[in-house]
Amino acid sequence: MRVDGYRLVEHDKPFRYDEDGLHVTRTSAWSGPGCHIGCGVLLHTDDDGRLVKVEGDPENPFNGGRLCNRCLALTEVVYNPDRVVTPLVRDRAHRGEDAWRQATWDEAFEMICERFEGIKTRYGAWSIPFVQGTGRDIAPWITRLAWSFGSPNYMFNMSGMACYLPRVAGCAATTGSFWVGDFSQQFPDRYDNPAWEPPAYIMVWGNNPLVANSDGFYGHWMVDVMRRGSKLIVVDPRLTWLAYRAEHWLQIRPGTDAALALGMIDVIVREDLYDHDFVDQWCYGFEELAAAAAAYPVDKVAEITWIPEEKIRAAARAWATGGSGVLQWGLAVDTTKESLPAAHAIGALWQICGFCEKPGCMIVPPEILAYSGGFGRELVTEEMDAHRIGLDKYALLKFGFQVASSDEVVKALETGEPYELHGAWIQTSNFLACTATDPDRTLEAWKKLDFVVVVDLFMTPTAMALADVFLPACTFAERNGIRVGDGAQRGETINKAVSVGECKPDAQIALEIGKRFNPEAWPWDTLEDMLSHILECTGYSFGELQEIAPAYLPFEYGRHEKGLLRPDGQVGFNTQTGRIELWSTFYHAAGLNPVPYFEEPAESPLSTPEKFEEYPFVLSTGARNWFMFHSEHRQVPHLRAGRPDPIVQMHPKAAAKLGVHDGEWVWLENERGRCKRVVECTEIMDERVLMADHGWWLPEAPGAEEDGLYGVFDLNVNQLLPSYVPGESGFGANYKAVLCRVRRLEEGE
Ligand SMILES: Nc1nc2c(c(=O)[nH]1)N[C@H]1C(S)=C(S)[C@@H](COP(=O)(O)OP(=O)(O)OC[C@H]3O[C@@H](n4cnc5c(=O)[nH]c(N)nc54)[C@H](O)[C@@H]3O)O[C@H]1N2
Ligand SMILES: Nc1nc2c(c(=O)[nH]1)N[C@H]1C(S)=C(S)[C@@H](COP(=O)(O)OP(=O)(O)OC[C@H]3O[C@@H](n4cnc5c(=O)[nH]c(N)nc54)[C@H](O)[C@@H]3O)O[C@H]1N2
Ligand code: SF4
Ligand SMILES: [Mo]
Repeated sequence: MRVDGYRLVEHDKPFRYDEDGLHVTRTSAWSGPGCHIGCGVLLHTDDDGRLVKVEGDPENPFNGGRLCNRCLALTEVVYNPDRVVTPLVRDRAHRGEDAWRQATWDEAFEMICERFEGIKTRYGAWSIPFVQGTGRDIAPWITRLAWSFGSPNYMFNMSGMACYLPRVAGCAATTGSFWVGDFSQQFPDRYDNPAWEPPAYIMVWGNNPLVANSDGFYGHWMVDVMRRGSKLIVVDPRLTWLAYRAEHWLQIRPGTDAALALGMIDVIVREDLYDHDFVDQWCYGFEELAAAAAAYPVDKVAEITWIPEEKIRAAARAWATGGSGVLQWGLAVDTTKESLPAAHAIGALWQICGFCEKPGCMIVPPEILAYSGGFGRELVTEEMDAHRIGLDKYALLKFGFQVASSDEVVKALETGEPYELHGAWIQTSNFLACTATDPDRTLEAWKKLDFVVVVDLFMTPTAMALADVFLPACTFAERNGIRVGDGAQRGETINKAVSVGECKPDAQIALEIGKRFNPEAWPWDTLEDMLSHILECTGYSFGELQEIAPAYLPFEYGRHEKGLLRPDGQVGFNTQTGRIELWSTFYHAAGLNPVPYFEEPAESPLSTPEKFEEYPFVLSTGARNWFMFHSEHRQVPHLRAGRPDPIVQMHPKAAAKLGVHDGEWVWLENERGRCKRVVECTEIMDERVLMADHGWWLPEAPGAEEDGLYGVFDLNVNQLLPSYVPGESGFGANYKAVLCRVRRLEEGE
C-alpha cells in the first residue's frame, strides 16, 4: 500500500554540497558506532575524501542541530587504529588466541557458505542462531539473513530480552500497539504545530533520556517542553539532572517499580481521580485492575519502595489531575524479572487517566514501515517456527520481534535439548562484555559451537574468544542506508561520505552472503536497489528519499475513535476486546496473570534480610553515561578521557563506613561473582544503593583468553547477576537489583 501525504522539511541545498572548501553530506547518525537514534548530522570531508568535521544539522527537526560528544568524536572512531579493516580468519583450534590471518571477502564468504551449508545438511538450519545486539542498523538485514538461510533462531543475547522488547511486547499484548509520549516529534514543524500542546506532566520512569536518547526519543525534547511549561515527576533511585528539576522525585528502591505503580493506581482509584468516560468506553477490566491495586495501599508501598507515603500520594494526585501527561519510561522497567506485569501496571497509569491519543499525551507512533524485524517474515515456515527455541515455552515471543529465547538457547547449548546447536552468526553484539549474564557460563556454552562468524567494527572479547571468521563492518559515515520504523515517526536516509579499508555495510554483507545462501530471497543487485524495494510503499526510491528526507507521515490524534488503529477498520484498539486491556485476554490465554502484579526481587532487603546483612547494598547496574555506548568507545581517546575507568557510584556516608574514598579501586562481590570498580562518591543516591557501570573491557589489555580476554573477567559487572533467570513470560530479567558487598583491593589485586 502506498502512503500519500508525506510532510517534508524544506531544504535549500541538495544532500551533498560544497561549503568553505569542504564537501558536506547531510545524513542521519544511525549506528554504528553507538547510538540508535539517528540525529540529523552534516559530515564534512576534504578533497582526499577524509572525514574532518561533524556538525549537527540545524534543518533537521529531530535534533535541531544539537549533537552529543559521541557524534562529535566520530572521526576518532572512523579512523581508529584499532579498527579491523579486512576480513580475518582463524583456525578453530586457536580460538582465544591472536592467531588471525587476513583473508579476502571472497575467501571469507566461501568459507562461511561451506561451513554453514555443511551444518545445515547435517543438523538443520535451526542449529545456527543469528545474534544481534541493541537496535542498530541491523534488525531487517539479520532477520532476513537468518530466515532466508532457514534458521528461526534470530536472537538478542540478553537474558529475558530485557531491553525494550518487554515494553513493546507488553504494550502490543495489552493495547495492540506500542505507545510513545507526544513531544510533537511526528510534526515537521514540531512545537509550532497548532494541533500540539505540551503535556501538563511528564512522568520519567526508570529512564535518563538526556544521556540515553533511547527508543526513538531525543532527550533534549524534555528540556524543550519544560521550557514550554511541562512539569516533571521522576521515578529514579538517583537524583538525576531531571529529578533535581522535578516537582516530584520518587526515590525508589531498585526493582520495586511495579509496587509503586500499583500503589499510585490505588490512590487514583480510591480518590476517584481517574477518567470515567475513557475507562467506561475504551478500557477492559477496570474493576479487576482496581482490585489488584487495592492489595497495594500506600503505606505498604512506602515500606516496599522506601518512598515516603505522602510523596507517593502527592505525585499520583498531580499526575491524575494535571489534564494531560506523557510517560517517558526506560530500561529499568524491562530489567526487572517480572517486567511485563511492571509495564502493565505503569501503562495503566496513563490509560486510566485517559491520556491517550490526545495532544501532550501518549500516542501510537505513526510508522512509515514497521519493517524492523519484519523484512523477510514471509520466509518463516511453520517448520521453522516449530524449531524456534523458546516459542513452545513462551507464547509471548510472538509479540517480541520474532526472537528466540536467549535463556533457552544457553540451555540448548549446554544440554543439546531440544536439539544441538552447531554454528552462530553474531553481528553487532559483544555479549561476553555486555549483554550476557554469567559471562563464564556463557563463554563455556558458546565455545562448544563448531563454527562462529562475528561481524563488528573492532576486535572484542566475544570475537577473540569465539570467532572463526571476523567480518569488518562500516560506521554510518561509510554507508548508505535508511532509518524508518522503530517508532522513528519519520523516514531518514543514511548517506555515505567516506570509505575505510575493506569494511562493508552490515546490509551489504547480508545481501552478498544472503545471495550465496538463497539467491531467490535476495534478488537485488545492489544495496541501493534493496533499499528502494523496501521503500516502495512510500512511493520514493532510495535516491529520491536522499534528497528530501526526513519525510513525515500524515498524523492525526484520536485514531481509536476513527477506526485507524485496527486492521479491520473498526473503532477501538487492536486487541481482542477492542479496548485497552487492564485485564489482558492475551495473558489469560497464555496462562499468565491477566492483571498487573509485583514480585519482590529474589534477593533483597525484604525477601532475604539475612543475606542483606552479609551483602548490605542493593546494586543497580548500567546507568548510561555521556561517553560510552554499552561496551563501545573504550578505545576512542576523547570519549575514554571522560570515563577512563569503570565506576561505582556510592553515597559518601556509605564510603566512609567502609573506609574507602573517592577514586579508590574496590571489588563489588556476591556469591555469584565479582568485578572491579572505582568509587565515585555522590549524594544523589540512598546510602544502601550502589550504581555500577556495565559493558567494561579494556582494548589496551592483553586479548588472549589465557591472559583474560581484555580484562573482561575483572571488570564485567554481569558476573554478579542471576544466571539466566527470566520472567514467567520469558521477558524481563533482573539486571538492576541484586545484593552485593564492597571490598577494598588487596596488594597486587
Ligand atoms: N549489567 C548490565 N548489562 C547490560 C545493560 C545494563 O543496563 N546493565 N544494558 C543492556 C542493554 S539495554 C543492551 S541493549 C545491551 C547492549 O548490548 P550490545 O548492543 O550487544 O552492546 P555491545 O556489547 O556494545 O556490542 C555491540 C558491538 O557491536 C559493534 N558495533 C557497533 N556498531 C556496529 C555496526 O554498525 N555494525 C556492526 N557489525 N557492529 C557494530 C560494537 O563495536 C560492539 O562490539 O547491553 C545490556 N547489558
Ligand atoms: N550514552 C549512552 N546512551 C545509551 C546507551 C549507552 O550505553 N550509552 N544505551 C542505549 C540503550 S540500548 C538503552 S536500552 C537505553 C537505556 O537508557 P535508560 O532507559 O535511560 O536506562 P539506564 O540509563 O540504564 O537507567 C535509567 C535510569 O534508571 C535508574 N534506575 C536504575 N535502577 C532503577 C530501578 O530499579 N527503578 C527505576 N525506576 N529506576 C532505576 C537509573 O538511576 C537511571 O537514572 O540507553 C540507550 N542510550
Ligand atoms: S543522540 Fe548523540 S550520539 Fe546519538 S545520534 Fe544524536 S548526537 Fe549522535
Ligand atoms: Mo538496550
